Amino acid sequence: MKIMITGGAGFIGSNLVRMALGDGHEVLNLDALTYAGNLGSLQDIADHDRYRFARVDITDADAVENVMQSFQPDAVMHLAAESHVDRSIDGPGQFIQTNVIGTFNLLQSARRHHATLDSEAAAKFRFLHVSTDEVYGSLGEDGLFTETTPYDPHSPYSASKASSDHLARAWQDTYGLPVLVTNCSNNYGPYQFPEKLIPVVILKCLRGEPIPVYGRGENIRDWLFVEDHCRALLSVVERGAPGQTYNIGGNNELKNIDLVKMLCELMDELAPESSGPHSSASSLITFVQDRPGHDLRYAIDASKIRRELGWEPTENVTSGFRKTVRWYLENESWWQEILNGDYRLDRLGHA
Ligand code: NAD
Ligand code: TDX
Repeated sequence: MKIMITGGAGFIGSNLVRMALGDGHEVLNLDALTYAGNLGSLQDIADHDRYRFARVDITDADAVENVMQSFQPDAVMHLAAESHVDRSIDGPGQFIQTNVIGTFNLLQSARRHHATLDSEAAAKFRFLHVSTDEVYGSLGEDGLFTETTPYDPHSPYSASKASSDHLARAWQDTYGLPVLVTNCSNNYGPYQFPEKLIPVVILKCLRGEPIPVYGRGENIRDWLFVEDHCRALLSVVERGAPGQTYNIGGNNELKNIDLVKMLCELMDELAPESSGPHSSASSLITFVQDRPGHDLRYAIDASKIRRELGWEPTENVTSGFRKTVRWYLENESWWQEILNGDYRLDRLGHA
């Protein structure tokens, strides 16, 4: 397949580009390279003969249209987004621009492109909109999010994602664009930008700095290894039924404070020199002011995608956290370039 992946220079996108190429697909990565985009995450495949990169901002409708027309994709996998909840609280405007207007531009371009295809190609075309479990709001102590859980977003980020999910479904219902929507739980793994909880903890440990835990660390998230998510996304684009939604989750619920302690133990084992011979990394844990509107608990019922597409996660947190910590230990230059800002220079040395 010829797949246009938006946001392919981000955390999930870069893992997805690599996996799609490995599966034999042709990939066009469309990405604006915001602070979260990093071509250094794709250095190993940059010269692959089935890979191309286009620096395009999805809020620019004409630029999106040009790439859509020149690439002529069989499928669009739309991941480009502003993705960090704390940033959405500090500055919601860009979240509306990228997540809502940008998704609208892509849907419009995909719709025009779809209309030019012959009937066989049009029937096979797919637009996969990648979204989050945060659109469902917060769970109490019991229950799981299913595909029919009503939307109840609380942060500017989740409200903007909810809005884009509704747009995507409306383009299926109104214009017959073959749209699929996935709602996934918290991802972790290689190439995650060090603003999200897991890389924050690992890098704070390595630098001997306080590990900020919001509130009392009682909030619960359901953690999924990023490559399991990418495998699910490729299954959905290849075999999912247009018009359907699939929830994707790791069945790995953890309280934040328990997660942080698990990571600290791993750091004590795998990088003991960072916290000194006699102290544990857990001594760095520092409770800080809570996030406003902080959702208590997310947990996914992923039985539909398991039943219909045969997808299941391969990693649990024990194996996945170990892989992730090892990756950050072995790829110091990747995160050092982010910490010192050099990752914003492109590979030709321009800012
Ligand atoms: P990320 O922040 O790491 O990457 C986002 C990418 O999108 C970056 O490469 C950035 O340059 C690009 N981008 C941002 N604005 C753009 C614009 N206007 N035009 C073009 N490109 C732009 O995000 P991520 O964690 O990889 O998440 C990818 C997608 O998956 C998002 O849609 C997010 O909502 C969704 N999601 C993420 C998680 C998670 O735990 N990370 C969970 C569920 C769903
Ligand atoms: O320093 C921190 N301390 C802390 O206690 C950070 C960065 C986070 N937290 C808490 C807040 C959350 O309860 O940890 C939990 C996870 O926080 P994030 O890593 O910011 O993720 P979250 O807000 O749950 O959202 C993530 O998962 C769903 C992604 O950022 C979203 O893009 C995705 O949709």
